[in-house]
Amino acid sequence: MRWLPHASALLLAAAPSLAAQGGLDRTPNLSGGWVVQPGTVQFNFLHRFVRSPGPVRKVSNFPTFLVATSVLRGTVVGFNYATNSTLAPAYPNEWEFLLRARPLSQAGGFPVDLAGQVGWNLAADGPDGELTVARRVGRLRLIAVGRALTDPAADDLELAVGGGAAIRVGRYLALQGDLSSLTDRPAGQEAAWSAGLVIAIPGTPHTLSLHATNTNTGTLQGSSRGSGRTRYGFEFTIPINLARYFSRPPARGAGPAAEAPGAVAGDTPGGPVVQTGMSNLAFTRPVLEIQAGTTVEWRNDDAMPHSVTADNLGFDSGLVEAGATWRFTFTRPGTYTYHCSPHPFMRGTVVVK
Ligand code: CU1
Repeated sequence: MRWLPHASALLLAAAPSLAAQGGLDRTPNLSGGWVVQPGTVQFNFLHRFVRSPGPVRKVSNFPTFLVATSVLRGTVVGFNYATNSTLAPAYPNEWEFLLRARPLSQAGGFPVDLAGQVGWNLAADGPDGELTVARRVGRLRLIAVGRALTDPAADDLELAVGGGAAIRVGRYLALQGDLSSLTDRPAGQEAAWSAGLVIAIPGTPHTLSLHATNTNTGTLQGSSRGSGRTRYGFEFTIPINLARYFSRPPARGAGPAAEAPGAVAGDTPGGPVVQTGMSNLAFTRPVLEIQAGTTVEWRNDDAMPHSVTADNLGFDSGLVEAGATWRFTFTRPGTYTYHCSPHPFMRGTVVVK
């Protein structure tokens, strides 16, 4: 029962917890191939509203809840649940179970992000899938998708294509839009579109999307089909970082790092510089191999402060604010393990040859 205090701490602290701000890099109807950090449970809360014509003017709302996690880095497993779905007649509670993997990423040195998703939609009573290709060019991220969907009204597959763009306007704001459509739309169905803005809430791992769209649910099926009505909605993303509560604190003064505490801070003029950083509550290059005399520069790409703190306290950046950088020159060979002091589950290693 040793986990009990952790579990209760988790319940108390769940809402303001941590992780990905990937909401800035996708659009309301395209996932952009986002993935969850291992040890994180992602809870996204999407609500869309539509008002009936006068004189009644009843406001109906169309929520979709997403719960997802990952076992392997670069993947997502989870489900969407929408309570007011119009996908299939007399089937308002739409469930979608999904598995997504992003085997190739620009951060990993490939020219594009490539992600694939497979799923099963209970309202359509069949499988669906999506291939996403995305590329960041400066402030712009362009996303293209191809989808295969079970026809909810028949026993065959429909195809859909779509594209979108997200433009970062500063660290905390992005403008987004997309357009997608079945290749062979049934009568009465429009191409799906959306337009909106996303705010990364400073100092937190949350994003808030405010958007207009003609789609209903946030499933692959729902986000491929446009209705004749404009819906206004928001999406709030809540990453709950389990690793924060279950990972062991870094050992201080133990292990190989203790053998090499004497690294000297400061720039070595003319020495090589290796750039890395923090984003989505992780060090982007968790293991770094460098030659002695190399300066490592960490840039904080998150909206919250992080630190680069040696486990044996041989170096410590202090808090590195959002957008700021910190450098350290490693002069002695050895293995240096480090973590982030506000988020001890963020771990990294520098191996100096
Ligand atoms: Cu951190």
